[in-house]
Amino acid sequence: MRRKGWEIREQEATPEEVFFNRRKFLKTAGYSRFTAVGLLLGCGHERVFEPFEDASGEAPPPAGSGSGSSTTTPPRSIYPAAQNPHFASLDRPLTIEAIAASYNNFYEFSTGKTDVAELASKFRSEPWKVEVGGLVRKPATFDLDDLLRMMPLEQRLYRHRCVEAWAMAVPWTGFAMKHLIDAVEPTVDARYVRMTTFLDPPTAPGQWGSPHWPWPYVEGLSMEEAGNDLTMLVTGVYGHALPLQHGAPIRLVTPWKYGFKSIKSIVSIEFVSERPATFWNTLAPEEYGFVANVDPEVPHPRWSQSQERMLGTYEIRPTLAFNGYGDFVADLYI
Ligand SMILES: Nc1nc2c(c(=O)[nH]1)N[C@H]1C(S)=C(S)[C@@H](COP(=O)(O)O)O[C@H]1N2
Ligand SMILES: [Mo]
Repeated sequence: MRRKGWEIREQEATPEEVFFNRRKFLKTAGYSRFTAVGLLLGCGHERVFEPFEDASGEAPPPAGSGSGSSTTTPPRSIYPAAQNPHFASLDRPLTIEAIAASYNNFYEFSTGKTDVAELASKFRSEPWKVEVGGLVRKPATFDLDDLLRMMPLEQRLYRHRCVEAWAMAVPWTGFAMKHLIDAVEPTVDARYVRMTTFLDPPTAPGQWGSPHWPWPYVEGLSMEEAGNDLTMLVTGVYGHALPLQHGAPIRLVTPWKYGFKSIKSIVSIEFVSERPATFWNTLAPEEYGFVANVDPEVPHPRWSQSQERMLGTYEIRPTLAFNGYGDFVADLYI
């Protein structure tokens, strides 16, 4: 089989067993969770982010749900989901979970990054419904738990590239969006998918603090992009339910596009005929295009996009066209 551009030699990636057994290692090494996480973060945060729990171990509470509360707990047995073998390795090590969970873009809560986890912790993501409608034959409002039961959940390791030039590598759990599209049967008039985040200023300080911004956050894809194999609706990360700061309980992931396309905490998915107005594209169209494919050749008006910095390690890597996923998506743009 010809090796595709996004595939890499095994030895370049963190071996999966090493990653999955990290928790065992931490236990064996005699670190408490607090010590281990404290060492990684170099700070005394009380919030504890669980390393990946292996299948045999007892399941941890969802990270970010705060002590005791269970805001996003789905049926326990669904995590960790089966690893999709086509996305089982990457050209770079996975980002350490606690680092990915403490450096977030989620403007509903903060324009900072390191305070999102704390500010989001009061947000309730359970119960949760996703309304799917517009130009479809079978509109439906899905309870998140029903969606989790209906859809084929899988784990995929993906690169993530923020338009701000930081990057990470993350194991997401979710399902290919095409399965949901098939379930609701879009009509021939459907040309775009419009996705919307919750609107709740009382619990989202960013929404009441910046009332002039075009809330709620909206993102959109063409039907072809939404139905592409890569496009995922994600409900988990690092083998458990999404913590709030990553967009609990359900978010989009389009790994060949800049991160702002990957809208968090989705409440509605609407099939429409016209290209939807989206949050960042409305605020600053010259800086944030609608298509927003990762492209090292096209600089942002205020900085180069030719390189990226990995979260945690500060490693500088060359940015890849389509974030390394050209074999899947390049033909959408010819
Ligand atoms: N609703 C909503 N979704 C959002 C954002 C946001 O501010 N609000 N930020 C986006 C940006 S810019 C990025 S890079 C990713 C960050 O995802 P992460 O915090 O899980 O790493 O979420 C995206 N989705
Ligand atoms: Mo981003």
